[in-house]
Amino acid sequence: MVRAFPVQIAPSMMCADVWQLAEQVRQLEQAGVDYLHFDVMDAHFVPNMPVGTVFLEQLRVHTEVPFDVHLMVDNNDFFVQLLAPIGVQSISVHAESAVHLDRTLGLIRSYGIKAGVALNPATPLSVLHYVTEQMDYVLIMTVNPGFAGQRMVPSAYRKIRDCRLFLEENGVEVPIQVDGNVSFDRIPHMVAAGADILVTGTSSVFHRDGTLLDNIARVRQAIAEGLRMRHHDSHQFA
Ligand code: S6P
Ligand code: MG
Repeated sequence: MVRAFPVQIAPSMMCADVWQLAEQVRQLEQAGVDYLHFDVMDAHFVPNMPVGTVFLEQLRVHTEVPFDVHLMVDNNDFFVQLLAPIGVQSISVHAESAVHLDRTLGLIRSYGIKAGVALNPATPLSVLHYVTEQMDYVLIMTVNPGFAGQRMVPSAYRKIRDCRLFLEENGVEVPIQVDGNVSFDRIPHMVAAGADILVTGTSSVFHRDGTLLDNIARVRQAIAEGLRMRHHDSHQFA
């Protein structure tokens, strides 16, 4: 089975400049990003709370860009029910906090929202085995969740590659999202390993050394490099 998703860009809005928010959203729209990624945390599953649901609700009326929500909370179903009326397009929940993961994925889908399974760096891919019919994407955390500006964990490329193989072997055609230190230098390796949706924060789209538009152009160049590497690998090992 050949997985062939376009590589998409999802800027992480907890890295945006609140003072410049409207202007930054306009620039992201102009640059044609695929999603706005929102990190909703409860200060319990992870020790942070950068963005609340009211923030999403207020922003929702000002842009048509799809909203991708990454829940890092203990009570997933509570937040899914808060988010559904806001009009978000995808929600990922952590397998580590979802006691009834299958039921929660079904709840997300019952609202017509895409359901993703997020995995902490130490969580094995095997937790996906019996929810493959219920998930629309996998989110591989390439840092420990909770904060922007961290360094990628050493196992990240290996895990992305293993996830791609797991999905191929099981005939599951869903994209792999990667989140955490998705930097200009790491993007080619992540894409070559199998990443399809890039959550981009302080190490690329919101990098302080460039403008948003320049940074997005650099991200696109890095994606193109990663696709060349992926193509080369697939021929070499065919
Ligand atoms: C972290 C969160 C992420 C970050 C993003 C920041 O828990 O899920 O979405 O906002 O990883 O990007 P960077 O480039 O600063 O690591
Ligand atoms: Mg995130």
